[in-house]
Amino acid sequence: MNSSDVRSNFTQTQLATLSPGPEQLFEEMFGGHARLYRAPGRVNLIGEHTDYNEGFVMPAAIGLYCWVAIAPRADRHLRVYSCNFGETVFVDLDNKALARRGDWSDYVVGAALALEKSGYALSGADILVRGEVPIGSGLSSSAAIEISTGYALLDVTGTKIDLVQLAMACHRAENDFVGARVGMMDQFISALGRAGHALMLDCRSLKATPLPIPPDVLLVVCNTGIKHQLAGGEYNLRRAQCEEGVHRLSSVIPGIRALRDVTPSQLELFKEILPELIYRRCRHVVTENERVQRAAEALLSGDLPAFGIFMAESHRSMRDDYAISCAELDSMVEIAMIQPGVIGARMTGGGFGGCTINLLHAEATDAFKRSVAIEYERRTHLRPDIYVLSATDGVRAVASDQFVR
Ligand code: GAF
Repeated sequence: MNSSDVRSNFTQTQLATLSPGPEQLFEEMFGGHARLYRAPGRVNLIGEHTDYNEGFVMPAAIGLYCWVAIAPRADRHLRVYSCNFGETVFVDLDNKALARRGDWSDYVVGAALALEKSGYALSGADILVRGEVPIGSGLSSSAAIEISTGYALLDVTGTKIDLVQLAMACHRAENDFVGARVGMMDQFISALGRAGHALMLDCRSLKATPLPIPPDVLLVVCNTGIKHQLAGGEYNLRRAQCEEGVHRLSSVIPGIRALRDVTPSQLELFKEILPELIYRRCRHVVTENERVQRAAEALLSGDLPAFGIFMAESHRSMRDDYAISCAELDSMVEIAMIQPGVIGARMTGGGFGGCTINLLHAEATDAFKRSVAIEYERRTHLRPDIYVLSATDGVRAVASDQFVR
C-alpha cells in the first residue's frame, strides 16, 4: 500500500486541508526555506493500558503523519504555527516560567523543554505543524506531534539523535508538562516504528521485538467518531487503580514493583485482599500482558486465527474489566467480527471512544468498508471514517517531493 492509497480514505474536506505542502505554507507564513520532517501515528494491535504497568504492548506505526516544516532562528525563541488550529504560539526557551496552556502547543513546547532538561541545548526555530492523524481518536496524534517537532528541533540544532532518548523525553513531556500520565508506547513506536512490522515492546526493559505482518494482511482502522480526552479524567484514574492494586498486593507478594510482576494465578490466589473494582482492573492488566506474549508467538508462527482470538479476548477484557470501551466501540467490533476475511477486531488506544483496529485479509477490504460503514451508521447514526493502512517506519526527515498531496 502506498501513500496515495492511504489518502484515498480521506474525505474531500480533509483532502482540501492537505494542499499545498507544509514547506510552501511555511514560506508563505514565515518566509524562507524550511526542512521537512514527519512522524507517524500508531495503532496498537494488542496490549492496552499495559505500558504504564511496565508490561507488554504491540503497536505498529501507520501512514498517517504529523508533518513539520522548520527553520532555525538565531535566538532561543520558538514561533510555532498550527495549520490544524490556524494559530501561532511564540515562546522563549529561556523563560523559566513557561507553563502549560492547555492546547495543542503544549506538545511542542513540552517536547522542547523535556529535551533541554535531558541535556540537549536547542536553538530557536520557526515551525509549521500540520497533523493528519485525527485528533482524539486513539491513534496518537499527540505522540506524532511531540516526536516530529522534537526530532526536527534536534536535527536543525545539529544534534546526533538517539531515537530511544527522544521517545523518553517526549514521554516525560506528556506526563510532566501536558499532564497526561500516559505510558511510553506511543512515543516509542512513533520514533522507532518499522515498515511491515508491529513491535512487541517490553515497557520495562525497552527491548523491542519486530514482528513481521504478513504482506496480505492489512490494518483497517475504523473511527467511531466519538472523541476522547486523555489528559486527566478516567485514564489517570485507571492508572491510580493499578497503583492501588500493586500497593495492596505487595503485602502478600513481596518485591513487586508493578502489575507486570503479578501472574494471573497469583492474582486469583490473592483476590480476597482487593476490592472488587481494583481486582477487575488488575485482572485486565495481568491477563492482557499474557495475551500480548501469546499473540506475538501466534503472529510469528503464522497462526492468524489464534491472533484473532486474543484480540477478541482483549476487547472483552477492556469492556468488562477495565471499563474503557463505549457502546459505539462495542458496536463497531461486533459488526466487524461477522464480516468475511476478518482475522480479529478490537478497540485500540486509550479508550472511551476513538478507533477499532481490524486485521483483514487484503482481498476482503472493499466489501468490509462498505458493509461496516452501512451497518454502523444504521445502528448509531454516525458515519465512520475507515482507513486502510499498513505498518510504516518511524520519524524521519523527508525530501520535499515526498510530501504526497
Ligand atoms: C494511550 C497512552 F498514551 C498510551 O501510553 C497507552 O497507555 C494507551 O493509551 C493504552 O494502551 O494511547
